[in-house]
Amino acid sequence: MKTLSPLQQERLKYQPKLPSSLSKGINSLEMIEGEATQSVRDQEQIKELFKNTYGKPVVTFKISDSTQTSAQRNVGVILSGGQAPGGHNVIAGLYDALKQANSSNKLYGFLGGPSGIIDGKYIEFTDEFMDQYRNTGGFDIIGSGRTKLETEEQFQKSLAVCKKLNISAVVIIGGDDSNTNAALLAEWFVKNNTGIQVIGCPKTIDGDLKNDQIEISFGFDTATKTYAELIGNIQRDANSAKKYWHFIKIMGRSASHVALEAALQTQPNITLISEEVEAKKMSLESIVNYMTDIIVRRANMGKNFGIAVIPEGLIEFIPEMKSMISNLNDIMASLETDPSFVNATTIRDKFDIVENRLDEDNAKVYNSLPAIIKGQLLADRDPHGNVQVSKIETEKLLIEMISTRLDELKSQGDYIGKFSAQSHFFGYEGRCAFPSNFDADYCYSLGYNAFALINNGLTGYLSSVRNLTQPASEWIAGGVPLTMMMNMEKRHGEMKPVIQKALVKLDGPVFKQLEANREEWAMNDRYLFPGAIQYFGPSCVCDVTTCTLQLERAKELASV
Ligand code: FBP
Repeated sequence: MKTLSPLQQERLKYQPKLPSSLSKGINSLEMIEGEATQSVRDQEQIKELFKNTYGKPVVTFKISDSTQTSAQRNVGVILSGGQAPGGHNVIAGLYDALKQANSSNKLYGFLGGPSGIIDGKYIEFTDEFMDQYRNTGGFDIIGSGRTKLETEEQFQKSLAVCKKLNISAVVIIGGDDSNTNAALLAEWFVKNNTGIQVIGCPKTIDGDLKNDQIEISFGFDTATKTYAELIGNIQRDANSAKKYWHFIKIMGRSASHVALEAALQTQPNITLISEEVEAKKMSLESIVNYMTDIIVRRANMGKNFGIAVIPEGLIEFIPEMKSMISNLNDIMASLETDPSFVNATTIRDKFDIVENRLDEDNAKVYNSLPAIIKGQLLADRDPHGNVQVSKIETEKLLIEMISTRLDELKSQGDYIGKFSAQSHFFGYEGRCAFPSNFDADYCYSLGYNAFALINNGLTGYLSSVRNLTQPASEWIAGGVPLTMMMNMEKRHGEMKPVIQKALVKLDGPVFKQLEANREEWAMNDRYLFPGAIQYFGPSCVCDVTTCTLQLERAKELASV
């Protein structure tokens, strides 16, 4: 028999909250349609590519006075991409709504991500199975994967599997790429008169799947609180021992929302924001100089310690690196099957092959890097052909370069301190934490609401729950057409329809908060210690949402 930790036992009993519009039951809902919508950009191209699903209205739900009956239906669910706390609760909400609508309904979980629907690998959910996973972190209930779902062959195979299981709707829980695939699949199913609906749910700890209708993706709340706890603990340690600089890289493949939020929760001495680096065209050297300056000034005050937070995606936002990496990505695609590269006996031989193919300026940048980083840049690409930034030790690169710079300054008599650094990478630590009360409620609502969208016959929609800084009872449940979030972007050298990624806005209230305080935080230690996520206790501790959500919502409400 499985043994459960005390917290696990208590969390299994937690009943997630629903918006009051959904709380009377799935068969007592009325759907309100808004105006027709448009894609965020490139309207003509997106409309042409999504002839059947483009332009649909945003919808919201309210309690209906009458009670409907729902016909029997089977639904399939997929977890896609990186883990995010709360994924199990999305499935729990979906399962409960589906069973409430009609107890003969069935939920199938496709195993290992999108490849599960293509290869026909699935399980059928039962009460007993579902109950083991309520309010737990992780995606282990059915597993996840990063297979892209986009070719005609994959769609045909998915259709065959759905037909075999008599599935009439598929829910894809994923980030911007996975929901782009959901939009493509929805369009294909309509175009081919299959009668199968597709609904997405906004997941990613990175927090970059958001827009006017999606206030935050799930998992961001729990993951950032987990990283903030760890940073706070390290700050205490640094402030106690007063002998180390801690360089902490934090997940967030492209956007710096996670680093920014963790910084607002903890107030470290240095926080780099990739979007600012790109906007100010900061070279690697100027980043090193910026950080070195703070280290020197603190040393002059007798403080040879500090905390620097570095976003995971930084390297791709440094202009000269961005150009080199993009050139390298193309080269790596062509070298994948090149025997001279694949069979090269030493890593140095691989460096030579790559350097000879890079454009002159890019080769210089590549060559200037330490061998360990050059090697990491040659690691396998993700399914989208991009460098896996989680594998690049930017924090170590910065430590090495700053160390060299400080030695130079010391030899000139311009630095009197002692620099000893520790590096950390916080990413996987936060992705499977027990979902915070916020994520437990939000995810359950997203899943429940996804079934409401299915039950109302919609396809090509993202489950949307808004008004999130208010108590859950006041949340607004509804759906947003996936095409509304799309634009055309270059992928693998070709223009493709994709959901627009939300990067940190430098004129937004969240970045402004950091900007206004960072000099003070750099010199005068104003560390905050958030501590571990609390699941039971006063609401002001257990139910508080992220600074990002609070600041963005406050600005939005002020402008209404
Ligand atoms: P998603 O965009 O799929 O949610 O993934 C987010 C993320 O956690 C990034 O922060 C990180 O760069 C990446 O996944 C790591 O991926 P992997 O789990 O494949 O190592």
